[in-house]
Amino acid sequence: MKLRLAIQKSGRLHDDSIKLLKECGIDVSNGLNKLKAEASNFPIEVYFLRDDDIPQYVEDGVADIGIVGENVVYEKNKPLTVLNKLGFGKCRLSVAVRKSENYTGISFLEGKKVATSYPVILTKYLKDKGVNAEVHEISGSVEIAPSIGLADAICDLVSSGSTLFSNGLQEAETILSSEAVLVATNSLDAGKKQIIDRLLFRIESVKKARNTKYILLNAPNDKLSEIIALLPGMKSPTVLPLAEPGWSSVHSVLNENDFWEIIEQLKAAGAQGILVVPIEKMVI
Ligand code: PRT
Ligand code: ZN
Repeated sequence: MKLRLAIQKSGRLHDDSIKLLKECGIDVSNGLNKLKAEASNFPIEVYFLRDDDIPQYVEDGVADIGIVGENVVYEKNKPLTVLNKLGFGKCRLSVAVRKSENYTGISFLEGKKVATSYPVILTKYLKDKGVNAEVHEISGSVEIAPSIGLADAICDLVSSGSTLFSNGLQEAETILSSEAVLVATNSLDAGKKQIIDRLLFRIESVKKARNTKYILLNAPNDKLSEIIALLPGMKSPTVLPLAEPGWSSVHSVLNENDFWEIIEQLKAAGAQGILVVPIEKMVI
């Protein structure tokens, strides 16, 4: 039995999807000119599709699972289960208005026309906020709608903000924060669930490793307890004697987010020769 996974054929999520599979030890060649590919070393078959079609294919059971942006999942609004957030393809769905506009709040949109490729999410948002605005669906180049007089505002994906900026727009409200997720159909048999569990276990290990660094440092023995107290570690740090008497080598793992702060504290506490090494996988 093989699990069927749908990923984007080409576009912003394609490379990171392939990379994630590779980091999970699953080798599939990329999808250029292909509809599907089989992994040689894991019971999985990968389908290369347009991202917008992935929720439907997964709902219909043509694929069992898929990798797609949360923005597409919520817009398509199919009965799917989100199994895991994957940490790439990050962006936000935002309302933007002309830079010249004095935007004071969502009531600005009352009676106005908003152009978007996300009518489902936007309509729900406006309803929740009690705002009556006209949602005008367009499929591409949403950002030019205000300048050609098609709409008073837009609702579109933003990452760096440079598209809004170069079209004379300002971000006014964030409706949704999005990243790529793994979705599954709600009707999976036990065999497929088992393969998904194996895949999820690998994904978790890869994600944990991404946010974590391995750290090695030298410390004078009389400072050891102070230094160890700064290091969280998986269980507790490893301490090994150095050839030079009175010194030890301390090994531990650090979370990316606290990284610089802890390094500063370690130096202040007397740590020397601090080495920081990436971790490839982390199995807990
Ligand atoms: O061909 P297919 O239908 O599969 O691809 P697509 O063209 O519909 O999608 P694609 O490849 O552009 O995006 C796939 C997914 O990537 C989206 O559904 C999001 O989940 C995610 N993603 C992350 C983004 C962005 N960042 C992003 N910046 N999708 C689109 N954009 C666009 C945005 O629409 C706007 O035009 O980039 C522009 C804004 O970027 P900044 O950096 O200028 O703010
Ligand atoms: Zn698309």
